[in-house]
Amino acid sequence: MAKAKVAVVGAGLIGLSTAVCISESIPSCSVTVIADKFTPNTTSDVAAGMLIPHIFPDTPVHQQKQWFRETFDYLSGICNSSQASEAGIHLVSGWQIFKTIPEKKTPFWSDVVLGFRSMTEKEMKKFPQHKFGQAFTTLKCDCPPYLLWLEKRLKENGGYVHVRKIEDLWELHSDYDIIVNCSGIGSRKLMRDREIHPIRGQVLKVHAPWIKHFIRDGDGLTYIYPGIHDVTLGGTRQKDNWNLSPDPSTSKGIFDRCCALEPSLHTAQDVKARVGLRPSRSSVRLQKEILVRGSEKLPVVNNYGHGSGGFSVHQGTAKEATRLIKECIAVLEMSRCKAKL
Ligand SMILES: Cc1cc2nc3c(=O)[nH]c(=O)nc-3n(C[C@H](O)[C@H](O)[C@H](O)COP(=O)(O)OP(=O)(O)OC[C@H]3O[C@@H](n4cnc5c(N)ncnc54)[C@H](O)[C@@H]3O)c2cc1C
Ligand SMILES: *[C@@H]1O[C@H](CO)[C@@H](O)[C@H](O)[C@H]1NC(C)=O
Ligand SMILES: *[C@@H]1O[C@H](CO)[C@@H](O)[C@H](O)[C@H]1NC(C)=O
Ligand SMILES: CC(=O)N[C@H]1CO[C@H](CO)[C@@H](O)[C@@H]1O
Repeated sequence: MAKAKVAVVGAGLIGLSTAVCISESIPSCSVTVIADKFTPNTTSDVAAGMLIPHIFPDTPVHQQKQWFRETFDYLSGICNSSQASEAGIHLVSGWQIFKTIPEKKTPFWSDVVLGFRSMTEKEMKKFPQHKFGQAFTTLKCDCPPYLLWLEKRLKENGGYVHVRKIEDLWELHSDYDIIVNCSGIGSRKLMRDREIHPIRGQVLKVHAPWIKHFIRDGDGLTYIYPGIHDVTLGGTRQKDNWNLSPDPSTSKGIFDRCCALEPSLHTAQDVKARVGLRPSRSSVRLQKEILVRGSEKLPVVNNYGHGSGGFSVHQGTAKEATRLIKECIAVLEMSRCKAKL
């Protein structure tokens, strides 16, 4: 039987991780990633890539926890291998601090990360404005390296990549059997999905190699995330703002807030501002749908809307999307068999 041809639209974190997962678990199909932007020009390249879950209000917590655990375990395996530095995966320890004591002192993900505990009084002395803190060790994925590594894995498994802008998914109908929508904020136009909206994030990437610990204010607005080559300072959360140009006064605000938590950043060098649009929805859209046009059908698996937390759950959602593709392939093979009879 002819190989099923799968097109994945999107070459950010979600598209590439889904394509790699398909190419590894369904060797009987061919996978092509199609996108107008590749690394280093995607939203995923702007992100810090920290594994600290964001909450999707309309996705059950046990589901979010399972996705997070699968992602954490998968990346732990890479981190514990000779691939770690090329893939840009590393462990990082640090503190999440709160000005007011949170309702739940122990988040749902506390037993997935390593060594989760409340901060000691002595540790809190560094942050006189804050009343409570959590210390833990988690993982960080540095982009572009992680995206480049995924792209390389995909090609090693026989997958393809194409640069192309898609106006309508039916454009792909004559060349592919199944489409996977991983177009991030592009889904607003492509999928005419009005529920997805941008939450603009501006960050600074700075050279400050002495910073080894992460610091995150529990309000999510101020954070210092050390990576392999630079430190990401954040941030902003601006709903429905599509402006991709960095704003200088916002950059100054971010720098001042981060220096207030970590005064040594005053001497950071090579400060670059970057902006990304988080593809936000109340839940990740992860489901099958069959598009119909006259007598033609086009099976689509949607995997988009990861908002502020794509890195934390990407492997879990890639596995789920792959399971849905397997179901589509089974239906396809059945109808091909029938056609032969
Ligand atoms: C400042 C900032 C910091 C962040 N920090 C973190 C963090 O620390 N931890 C975390 O978990 N998450 C973080 N995030 C969130 C994370 O970046 C996103 O959840 C994730 O990158 C979403 O990935 P994606 O692949 O869906 O989208 P994208 O990376 O935007 O990729 C979308 C892809 O689809 C393609 N595309 C779209 N429309 C079309 C079209 N019509 N035709 C062809 N191709 C198309 C694009 O070209 C691109 O290749 C952060 C985000 C921002 C902005
Ligand atoms: C990224 O964008 C820049 C500027 O638009 C462009 O020159 C470069 O070719 C792009 N890179 C990729 C890999 O698409
Ligand atoms: C880390 O790698 C070692 C050596 O390959 C292996 O024995 C161990 O089980 C791994 N641990 C984890 C948590 O992956
Ligand atoms: C939005 C979604 O779930 N999937 C979309 C993928 O693209 C098609 C065609 O634009 C939309 O109709 C789907 O809704």
